Amino acid sequence: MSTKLPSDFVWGYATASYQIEGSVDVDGRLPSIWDTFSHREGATKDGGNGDVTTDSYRRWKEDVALLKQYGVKAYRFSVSWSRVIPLGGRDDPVNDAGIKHYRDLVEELVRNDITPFVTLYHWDLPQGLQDRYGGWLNKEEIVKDYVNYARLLFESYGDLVKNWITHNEPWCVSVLGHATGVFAPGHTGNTENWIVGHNLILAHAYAVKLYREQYKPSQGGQIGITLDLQWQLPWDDSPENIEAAQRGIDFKLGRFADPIYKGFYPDSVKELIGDRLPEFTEEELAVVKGSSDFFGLNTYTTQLVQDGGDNEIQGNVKYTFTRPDGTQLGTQAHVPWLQTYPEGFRSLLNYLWKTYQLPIYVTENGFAAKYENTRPVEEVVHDTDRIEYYEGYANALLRAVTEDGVPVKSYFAWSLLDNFEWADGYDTRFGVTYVDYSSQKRTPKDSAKFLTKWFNEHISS
Ligand code: PNW
Repeated sequence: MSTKLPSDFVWGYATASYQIEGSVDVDGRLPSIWDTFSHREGATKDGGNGDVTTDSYRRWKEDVALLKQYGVKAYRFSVSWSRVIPLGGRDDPVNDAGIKHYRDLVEELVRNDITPFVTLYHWDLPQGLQDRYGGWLNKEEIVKDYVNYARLLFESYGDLVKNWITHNEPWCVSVLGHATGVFAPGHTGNTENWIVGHNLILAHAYAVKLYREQYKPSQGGQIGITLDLQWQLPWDDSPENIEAAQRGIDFKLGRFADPIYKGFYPDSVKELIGDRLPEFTEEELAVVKGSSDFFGLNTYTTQLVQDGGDNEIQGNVKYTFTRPDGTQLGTQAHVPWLQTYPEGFRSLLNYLWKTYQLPIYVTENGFAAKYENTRPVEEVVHDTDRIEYYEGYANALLRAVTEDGVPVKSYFAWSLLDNFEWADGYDTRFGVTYVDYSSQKRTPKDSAKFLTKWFNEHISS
């Protein structure tokens, strides 16, 4: 067996519109829920918002040049719904300037032999839809408006874009947006989350149905969803903790993956959530089941799982990075939720292949090294902790493919640039490229060079 990744393996970087674009009131764009939310007092750690961020709405050519310099095969970005249909709805006007922007970007990528992977929804819902009918809470309206938005993108870019991702991490939209309230629109409680998750699945599924029926036959691309999961490792080998780890998977991933790939919600979720969990009609289920051409995965770390606690939203499990012997799982990142643990990545890839039997596209994976926000750029560019992370994760992926036979098709590192890290604002930097936010100067970190070299050496020619 080969010790390299196959020649058609795709690697590159991922970004998201609200995190990099800035120019929020330019060329007809109207606010998204993230504009509103990030401007709210106390919503982000440092008071930051996406008004300017890395200025990529204007500097996109420079960004493509950087991708070219790094030698990537693909680039994953998301479209800002508020640029192309500023008010968001199916009867609202389309904004030609917004359409042109992404058309220019896609053409520039293709000219440079960089394959575009386009995410339709990376969390920046038009504020107009939130105001008009409650956004993701309103099934009848949001599914139609999302499908209309999807149609516009397939029409506008489908001749050149062959890889579509409907949603990025619906768990974050549901739980962080509508239960813990740390993400836009900032709602709290334990009811909305289940409705929103359900409606996200339906919007995804009806957009996929549209693509398969009306665009795929002539355009020939593929479409799927990206879910997020940190590998769930039982804290010890007690039966309760082994069971808790599976419940952790069900509540984070299975609640989306099982309906989409198998046609039903996990039993553990149904049992605990009861009638707060909406049901699909027969007709809906026929559309939902099988509605993803591949398994899109974002993953960053591994969590040690213990049974217990009363956090229903995560299935009554508890999380820690401290092993029974008191040691830490891995190298601590700048953010508390992330430690380096490559073995977990390999386990996760094997689990997904065994469970869902579809090719896996890793659409995000990355690391935020400590204190990059305050240390001088000359130091930050030598990002040894990030290199250790990428080396471990890339090799874990390589082993999953070459030794375990898991069909992993892509690897997108998060992220091309330091950028607006949601509720963390600019306190956390995930980029392989340092961004000086006053001059907008981009400086490659050592990790960028590392990844270029690693993939050049490990993809068959
Ligand atoms: C992903 N967690 O979000 C997103 O897709 C990116 O937009 C984001 O910048 C990146 O990861 C880094 O955070 C996550 O709490 C949000 O475990 C939350 C978590 C993980 C990833």
